[in-house]
Amino acid sequence: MRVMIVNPRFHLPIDTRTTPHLGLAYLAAVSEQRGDEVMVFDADVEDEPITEAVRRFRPEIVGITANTPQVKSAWRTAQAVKSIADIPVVLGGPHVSVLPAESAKRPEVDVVVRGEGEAVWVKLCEIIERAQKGNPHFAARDLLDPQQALLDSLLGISYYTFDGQERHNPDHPAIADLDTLPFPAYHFFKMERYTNLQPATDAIDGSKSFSVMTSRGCPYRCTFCSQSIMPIKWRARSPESVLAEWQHLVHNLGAQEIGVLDDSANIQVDRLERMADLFIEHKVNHVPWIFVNGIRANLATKELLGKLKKAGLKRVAFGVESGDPDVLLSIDKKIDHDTIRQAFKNAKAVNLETIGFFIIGLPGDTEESMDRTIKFACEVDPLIANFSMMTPYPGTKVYEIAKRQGRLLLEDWEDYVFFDGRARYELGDMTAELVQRKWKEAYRRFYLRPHRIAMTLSRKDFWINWRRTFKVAFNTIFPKKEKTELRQAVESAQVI
Ligand code: B12
Ligand code: SF4
Repeated sequence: MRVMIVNPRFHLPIDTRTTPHLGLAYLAAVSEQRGDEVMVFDADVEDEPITEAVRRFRPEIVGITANTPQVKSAWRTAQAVKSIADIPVVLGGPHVSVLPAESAKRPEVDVVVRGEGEAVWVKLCEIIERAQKGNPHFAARDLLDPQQALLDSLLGISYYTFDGQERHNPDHPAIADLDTLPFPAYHFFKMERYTNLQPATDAIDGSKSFSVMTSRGCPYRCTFCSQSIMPIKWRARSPESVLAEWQHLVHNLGAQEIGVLDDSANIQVDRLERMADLFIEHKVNHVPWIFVNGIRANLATKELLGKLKKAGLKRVAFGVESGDPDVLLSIDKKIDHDTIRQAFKNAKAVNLETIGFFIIGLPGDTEESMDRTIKFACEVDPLIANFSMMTPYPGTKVYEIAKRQGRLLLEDWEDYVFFDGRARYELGDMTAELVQRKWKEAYRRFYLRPHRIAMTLSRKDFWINWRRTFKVAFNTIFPKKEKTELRQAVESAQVI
């Protein structure tokens, strides 16, 4: 069967790198394993409109991914596909998992897959293949025919029958053994067209830097985080499976750097220790790697970090979020400042570079509490401090608080990005003006300290990337395009 897997185009308000989509690489891999003919259409790097690709490839199913800012582009892409033929169009990804009905009810969307996608995608393809065999005139409309009941027993999907009944089948169980998944199928991507293969590491642009997920899910439920996409149950791959993928990336694909994207990589300390041992034993520890997302500070002992460092770990990140004890308690992070302080000390003691993630404008934040966040950032002094403007994503507690008790300043899903220095909501005395001022102040106070300037200038990475760093910093603080102007440009873009 011919399957097409699509990343719809989305322009962020600042210049970002293009990078292959790991979730789609997994879907492509399971389709290939099923024996399908696969085409990945990543609108970020294509130079033809999707309509052309659909005419040429004649897919029998089209799967489109959508996070929140991308979802309107996903709908436009679905419309473009349907303008060619009545091909089954399936949406998946973080946004539609949280708000499935919104997309499922649209005429250009047939099915929404909620949560982890591989198993459901494979079963959906099997259903379509079977239906095609019994009906040479099969079209997407048959899927939604309540008489044929093709989708009745497929878990993890939402759809509207064509006579208008809303259906949300129960959730599909999470994949119990992640080792059964094939490795992400990068060979379906136009790898040479990406500006960076891994979004969050700072190696030289164009260097080969891949992403790996060694575990999925997160047992925590911080109030600001869209974790609702993945099952709450944390599951990990075996160290042997991770090693095998690592070797594949290093030896076959020439990886020069690896970013580990796990939400909570260090839940099981002995697993990471074994992984480290294997990397050393199999001599892949010369390739530097980075924890791109925060690891749990309470489990980041000096012993563990020291061992990981020997296994090639170059940089570790911690989600600090707030420097204010009451705000930190209120976001259910289940961590305290002393534990975070110790984690940074442990990392520095074994010579790891550090990243700290901080949020400006959490519910309950005041001028004073945001000051505490900035001071705490300066105190723990990571190599990279990332201050995010709180953006309330649907499905999170902060979204509910902002909607019920505050004032959302977002008009459109395409505004759900946090690169452009605009406050996304107001709550009580926390005005947009205050949050925007503190956000800029945070960057200024953190990075313009004399020892930081000296340190930045002494780093090789800085000189390699200085043009881009200045451009991103400038555009972040002074976004050049008004969002409406940007949106119009996106909507009229030829390649969707
Ligand atoms: C790496 C990453 C990035 C990278 C690369 C994104 C990419 N293109 O893959 C970068 C840094 C560019 C990035 C940017 C942003 N990101 Co991001 N990112 C992640 C992160 C950490 C890992 C993504 C990943 O690879 N996951 C692993 C794969 C296996 O999962 P997946 O991609 O979700 O795909 C699975 C399912 O969703 C589903 N699925 C997905 N698509 C489809 C399609 C079909 C047809 C089917 C059937 C199934 C399906 O099946 C897949 C396999 O199981 C996630 C957190 C997370 N744990 O997922 C956040 C996350 C996806 N990002 C998030 C956000 C908010 C953003 C930004 C909007 C932030 C911003 N700066 O403004 C931008 C948007 C950029 C853009 N152009 O779209 C949120 C999304 C929330 C939401 N409601 O949309 C997440 C969930 C983080 C969080 N916890 O809040 N991100
Ligand atoms: S912020 Fe981190 S620890 Fe908290 S829910 Fe999200 S992924 Fe889990």
